[in-house]
Amino acid sequence: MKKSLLLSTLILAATTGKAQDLKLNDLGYFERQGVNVLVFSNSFNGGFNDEKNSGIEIIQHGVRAIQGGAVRLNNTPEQWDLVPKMTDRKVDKENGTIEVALRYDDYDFDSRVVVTAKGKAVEIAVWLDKPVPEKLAGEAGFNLEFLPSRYWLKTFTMDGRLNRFPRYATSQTITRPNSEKPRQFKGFKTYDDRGTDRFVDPMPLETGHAIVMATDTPERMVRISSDDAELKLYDGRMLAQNGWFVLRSVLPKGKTGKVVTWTVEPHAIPNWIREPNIGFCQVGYTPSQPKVAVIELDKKDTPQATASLFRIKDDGSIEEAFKGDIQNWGPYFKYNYVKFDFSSVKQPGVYYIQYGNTKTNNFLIDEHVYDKITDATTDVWVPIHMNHMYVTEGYRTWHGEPFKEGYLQAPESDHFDLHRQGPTTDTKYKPYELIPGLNIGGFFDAGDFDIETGSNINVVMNFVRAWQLFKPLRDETFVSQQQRYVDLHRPDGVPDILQFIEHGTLNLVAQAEQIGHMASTLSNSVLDNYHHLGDAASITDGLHYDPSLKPYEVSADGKCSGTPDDMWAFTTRNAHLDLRAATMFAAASRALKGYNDQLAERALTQSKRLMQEGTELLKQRNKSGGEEWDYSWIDGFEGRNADAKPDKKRQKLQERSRKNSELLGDMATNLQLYGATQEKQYLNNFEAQIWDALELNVAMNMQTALDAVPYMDEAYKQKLRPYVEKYEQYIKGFDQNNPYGVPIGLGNWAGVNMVLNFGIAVNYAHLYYPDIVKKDEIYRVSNWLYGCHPYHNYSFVAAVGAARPKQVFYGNNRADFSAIPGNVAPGLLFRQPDHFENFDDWPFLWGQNEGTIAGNTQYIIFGSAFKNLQK
Ligand SMILES: [Ca+2]
Ligand SMILES: [Ca+2]
Ligand SMILES: [Ca+2]
Repeated sequence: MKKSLLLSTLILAATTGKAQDLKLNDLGYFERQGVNVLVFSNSFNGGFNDEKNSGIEIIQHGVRAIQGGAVRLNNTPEQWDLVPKMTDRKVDKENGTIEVALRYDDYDFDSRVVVTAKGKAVEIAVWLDKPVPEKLAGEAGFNLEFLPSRYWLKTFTMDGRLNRFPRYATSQTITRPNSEKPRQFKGFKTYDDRGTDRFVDPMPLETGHAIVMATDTPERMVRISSDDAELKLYDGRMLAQNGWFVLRSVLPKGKTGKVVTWTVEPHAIPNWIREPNIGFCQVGYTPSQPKVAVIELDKKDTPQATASLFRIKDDGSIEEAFKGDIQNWGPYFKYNYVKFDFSSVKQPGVYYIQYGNTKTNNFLIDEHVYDKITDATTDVWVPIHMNHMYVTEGYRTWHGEPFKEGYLQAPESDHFDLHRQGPTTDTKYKPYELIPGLNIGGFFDAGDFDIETGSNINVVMNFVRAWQLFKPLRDETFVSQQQRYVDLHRPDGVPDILQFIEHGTLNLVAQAEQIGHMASTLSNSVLDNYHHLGDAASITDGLHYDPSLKPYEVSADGKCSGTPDDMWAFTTRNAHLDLRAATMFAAASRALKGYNDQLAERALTQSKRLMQEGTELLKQRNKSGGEEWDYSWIDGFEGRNADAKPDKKRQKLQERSRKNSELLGDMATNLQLYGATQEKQYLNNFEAQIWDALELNVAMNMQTALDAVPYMDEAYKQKLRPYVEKYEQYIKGFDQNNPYGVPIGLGNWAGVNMVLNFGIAVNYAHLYYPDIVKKDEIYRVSNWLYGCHPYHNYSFVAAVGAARPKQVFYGNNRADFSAIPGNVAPGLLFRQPDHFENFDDWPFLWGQNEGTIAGNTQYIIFGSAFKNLQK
């Protein structure tokens, strides 16, 4: 298609008109070329409070390096410090203002923030109708936060005094009585004051009335001044490694009206146009596969007519291997997209893409480029996340053996990681009593060190599935349960995947045996060790907590301490979780047979018991209205038909599906149980439900339908055909939805799971129905994962992606600005109303950088299936 001419005309038309002053645009934010000022397009959600994603945000030259503008109660607010609730937001286009009303319920404290465009700057004003409450006087202030990795080592001036942002936090602090500290989230405390009853408060780096930041870096330069308030600059990293630089003005005591006024002028490079982001597969391409780069362009950029592929030859010389036309795709959120198809190049070699003046790093075209895509995950990431083990690699110890003192029965409590312990324990244990035998097996939950039971069930299921489908015999890990010792890259004669299944099962079986049912989580009891960054073995002191000792005191025999750091088991019974565990135990039992028969037997015993008890419990609770069935598979997201009106036929189908599900149990569970036990009744239960489910939602239920193919006859396969045809339409539909052709999540977690699920389903649809779903479709997800996506073109899989994988992740080594190889980032985080981002210089935003244990084991399935199809 020759679209480039038409496209250039369109783009040129858009560039006319003056772009000098900040204007409030149709999306409800202030804009000038190179600068966006967002005012509570994203509000604080109060969940984990550390997203650094909210309030007044400034996207300067494409990077959201300033955010958090709001009335806050601390010099450098930490995660779990209170955040304001936005109670109102008014966008006044005529007068060019956005006004938000903010409220702290805990202190009955209301304020308003009014942002007004004034030429190239915005005025930010804080208004009070009532004075700051006594308790918060001197504490409440207007704050704005600056991304350390974009400002450190840059120069700044305050009232003309020269300075430089520090690379590492080394400024001064004082301590103050705890009584002066504003309350933290739900009354938790982020810090261990070591019995001093005092908290740490950072001192400002600089104080004055006018600051110019990043005077040496036009992309980041910003000028802020205030006539009516003092500006204080702080380093939030003094309290927490995920803190940002904070500029703040304390609100005056006893005053109402306009109490603080700032003028904020983010510098814009004249006529700035964002450099094109050439999305391509960093791992490379096989000779025969389609090869299409997606190029993300500034909306003011004029697309090139052509792009070229260059080959780096064996002698180091370079030749143009291909030159082709650029094809228009069109706008998607804030940018414009074009594509460059170089599929015709099939000669193995080293290549790079040149588009205009932009060159990519090099990549390979070769038959073997995908051979190693899962190795880092299976050999490095997974074993490092084995809990209750000493894990070592070469000269390096990743962590010692954690939680030697075991787990206590949780008392009734709310929890900072979204768990609850109800008023009863649902066990034979009293609150704070040691539940024996739980400190064994299991996997860390991604960026923290707890055992999320639901995730661990997924992990075991994913490993069992990978084992059944691919029988990977890879042995790169030494695992000794007896020594509680793991050594990476030391084969021990046992396939690693069996050892991982065993390790996950050991913890989950212990839960079922010791507690009687599944714990919702085994997690930290105090917030001040939940955010631990370091060796997992040093989270707790390894000594049993004895409340009769004084805090920090150790008993004479050296076995107990008065430090309340022991982990808790949250044991409120959840029948759904028990049923999921029952399925997993059945599957694990089958996989472990012949390797660890004793554990296989224990798993099967628990499977049968929990299946029976869980079903019975659910029936009882359902009658009493206490516990709901999960119907998401019927009612959930259905791609582009989500808004379709429910018709009569559909309602009938939904009703029948619900009844069947209650009568026969979840269909996917039935299928898994058939796989595990080979008992025909489960297959019948599955078949009684799958067709209605596909009628209702083909996208969500296709994977389950495909999973059944190996167990079913030809008639089933034929009956499934028209649904696979419908699914093929669904796959193709993504080509119209966005330029990358995959489902792109818009939530506050970037949602790689959705992309991986899609990838696995497409793989299997192709495997069983190659005439309907073509092989070319399976590269959508690999392209996305390995670099063909918005914002930048780095591979989302740590250490995978030949030349440029992402470098920082929200792993448990995030304080070192590092990654654990094989981690898969959630990826592109969407910020309202039109911004995607993935920081690769700042690991601490979990929504974009935290790989999870369930997601990474799902990646092993995707990667294995994908590799298989290359053969
Ligand atoms: Ca967790
Ligand atoms: Ca092994
Ligand atoms: Ca302890």
